[in-house]
Amino acid sequence: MKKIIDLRSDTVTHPTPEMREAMARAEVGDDVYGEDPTINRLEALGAEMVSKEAALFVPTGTMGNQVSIMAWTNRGDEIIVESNAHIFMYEAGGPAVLSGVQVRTVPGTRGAMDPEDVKAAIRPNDLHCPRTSLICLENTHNRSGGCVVPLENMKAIYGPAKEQGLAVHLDGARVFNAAAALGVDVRQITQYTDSVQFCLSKGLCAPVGSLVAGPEDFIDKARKARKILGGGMRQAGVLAAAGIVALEKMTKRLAEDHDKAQKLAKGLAEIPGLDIDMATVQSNMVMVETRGTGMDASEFSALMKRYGVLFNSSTQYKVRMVTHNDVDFDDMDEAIRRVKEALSA
Ligand code: TLP
Repeated sequence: MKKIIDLRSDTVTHPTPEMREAMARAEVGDDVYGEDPTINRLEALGAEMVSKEAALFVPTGTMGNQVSIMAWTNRGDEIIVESNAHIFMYEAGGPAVLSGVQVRTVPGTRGAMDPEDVKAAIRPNDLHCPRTSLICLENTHNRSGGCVVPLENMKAIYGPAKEQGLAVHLDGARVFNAAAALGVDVRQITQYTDSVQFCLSKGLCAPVGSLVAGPEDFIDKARKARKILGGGMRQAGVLAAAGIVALEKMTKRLAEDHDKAQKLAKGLAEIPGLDIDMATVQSNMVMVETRGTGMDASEFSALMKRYGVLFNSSTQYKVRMVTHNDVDFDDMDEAIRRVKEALSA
C-alpha cells in the first residue's frame, strides 16, 4: 500500500518512542495543588529556556494565547495584532468572547508589522477611545508560510511599546523554528516580548501541550485564567513528561525540517503550473500557488489526496505544506513525483 505523506501540519506528528517511555515512567501528582513534579519540572525548564520568571503548562496553543490576553488586559481594551495572525484568524473570536477586548489589526509583510504602523495604531489617552494594552506578535508567522519575523523588527516594536507602558505577547507556537532558522538561541527572540506562548505539540512532537512564560505576577493571573477556562489539570505529568523530551531533544532537530521544506519547494517549483515564492520558504512550510494549474487550492488538495499526499488550503489559490519529524527526505522526493504524476495524468 502507498504510504500517505501527511503535510497538513506539524501537529500531525506522533510522540517519539523516547516520549512514550518518559510518559510511562512519569512521576505525577495533582497539579491544581501544584503537586505534579513533572509539570513543575517542565514549567521551570520552559521558563529558563526562554529567560522568563515563570511558566504555565496549558493543553493547547490557543489556550496559551487566550490566557495571556486575559491576564494582560481589562474588558473594553484594544489589542494590536498583525492582520493574518493566528490569534485573529483562527482562535474563534476568543479575545472578544473571553477577554472582552477589541482587536485592532495592522497589515504585515511576511508577518512583520511596520513599527511605524504599530505606533500609529496605539490609542491616545482620550475619553472616546479604548485603551490599547497589548501588542501580539507571531514568530514564525503561520499564514505567511512560516516566515521568520526579523529580530530588528521585534525590537523596533518592543522598545516603543515599553515606553508607552504596553505589554508585548509573542504567539511563539513555532518560536523554536524561528530560532533554528535564524541560528540564534531562542532567548534572542523572547527578549523582545513580555510573555510568550510556545507549542510542544507541533514540530516538537509532544502529543499535547504548550507553555506560557512571562513575569511571575502575569503567570499567576494566567493560571487563574486557565482555571476559569476549565484547564486546571490533575495528573498531567504524563503529558508534561513528553514536553520535557520535546524541549530537551526535539528543539535541536528542527533545522532538518527546514531542509526538507527547501527540498520540497525546489522540486515543486520546477513543475509547470505551480508557483512558489522561494523567499518565503524560511522554516518548515511551503506555500504553493495553484492558479497556473487551472485548479483552485481545494481542487488541487482533493486531487493530491487521491495520490496519498495530504495538505491544506490556505487561501483560494494557495495550499500550505508543512514538513516535520514524521516525513523524511525520501518522502519529499516521492511527494514531488506524485504531484508531477497527478498533474500530467
Ligand atoms: N495552528 C494550526 C491550525 O490552527 C492552523 C496549524 O496547523 O498550523 N498559534 C499559531 C501560530 C498556530 O499555528 C497555532 C496552530 C496555534 C497558535 C494554536 O495551537 P493549538 O492548535 O495547539 O491550539
